[in-house]
Amino acid sequence: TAAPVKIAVTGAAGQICYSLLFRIASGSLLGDTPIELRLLEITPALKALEGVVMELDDCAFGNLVNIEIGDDPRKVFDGVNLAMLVGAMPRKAGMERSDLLSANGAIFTAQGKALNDVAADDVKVLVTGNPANTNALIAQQNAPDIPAERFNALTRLDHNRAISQLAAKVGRPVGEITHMTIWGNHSATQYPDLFNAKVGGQNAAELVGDQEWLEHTFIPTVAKRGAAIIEARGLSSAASAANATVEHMRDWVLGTPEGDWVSMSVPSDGSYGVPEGLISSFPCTVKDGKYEIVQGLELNEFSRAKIDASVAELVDERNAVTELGLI
Ligand code: NAX
Repeated sequence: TAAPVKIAVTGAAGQICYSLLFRIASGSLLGDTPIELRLLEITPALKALEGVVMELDDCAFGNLVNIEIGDDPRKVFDGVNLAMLVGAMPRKAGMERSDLLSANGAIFTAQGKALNDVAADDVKVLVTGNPANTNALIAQQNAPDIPAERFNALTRLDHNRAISQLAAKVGRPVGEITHMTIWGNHSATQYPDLFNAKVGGQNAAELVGDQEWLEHTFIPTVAKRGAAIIEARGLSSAASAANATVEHMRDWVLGTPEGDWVSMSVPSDGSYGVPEGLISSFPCTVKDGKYEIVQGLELNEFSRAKIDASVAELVDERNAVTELGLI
């Protein structure tokens, strides 16, 4: 039998992972392929993580061959083929943006270096922990031996939220919505694009025919969905974030459906005027484990301005972490 695929997950005792680990282990990510989970936490959370491991054991998942846990990324990341970086420092009351960036900078410089030194040659790294795009950039810049394109950030949750909101608006099943795109940063400036999206093959913006709704209801609802969930649940989105993390990584490994694309935050090659190297969300297709940014989409003036604003925020974040010496 083949060696199991080694999957690293960080923040493993946290909320998202309480859903994510069970989805991975039950086969939502790689189907019947044997896997080994390698779970990273900070020292004070290791006891809670032991409890999560007990529950994983108690599921008796047939394809879960082994579980390793620890607080040292150089040990936990040893030989990993896939890395899902979920753990991050949450923003606390009174924290400035630069404090948040430095706190996360410390985490993602260390994890980038460890991946660089000990991960498998084929490692793919997906960052969910916020600020996801810039954390991915920090990890990437600290891992010079790993090809730059192997660092992605998660905008699939925003993508799925946009599909769901559009489906509800037009009264059609989510399965009829295709060609959705989130452009830019995973933040309030993100731009969910209905001008290139389709409903049953028909242009979504034309079908909706309501620029007022698109601008003042759809975009803010998608962009502020995280806050609405905190307001309702008292906790941030976890199961849906886990689902999106699985879907992004699954599509990256196994490919996107023929005739459609998904939103992935990937290092820009300069496409659509996004400065090269910024990790920004684009429409992507994947084949044989390699993604490509979909080329040649038309962007109207409205879309152009929205994308430029979100990309400007990513440039600011990159400048801030450069000044902090993190990249
Ligand atoms: P939790 O606070 O429940 O869990 C985070 C876990 O990470 C904690 O157990 C903590 O001990 C651990 N951790 C902290 N530093 C670590 C380190 N250096 N190494 C390993 N583990 C470490 O947060 P949760 O709700 O699970 O969210 C995790 C992250 O996802 C947050 O940054 C959150 O903002 C982000 N999100 C990103 C989303 C996206 O679409 N990109 C959506 C959901 C979520 O808000």
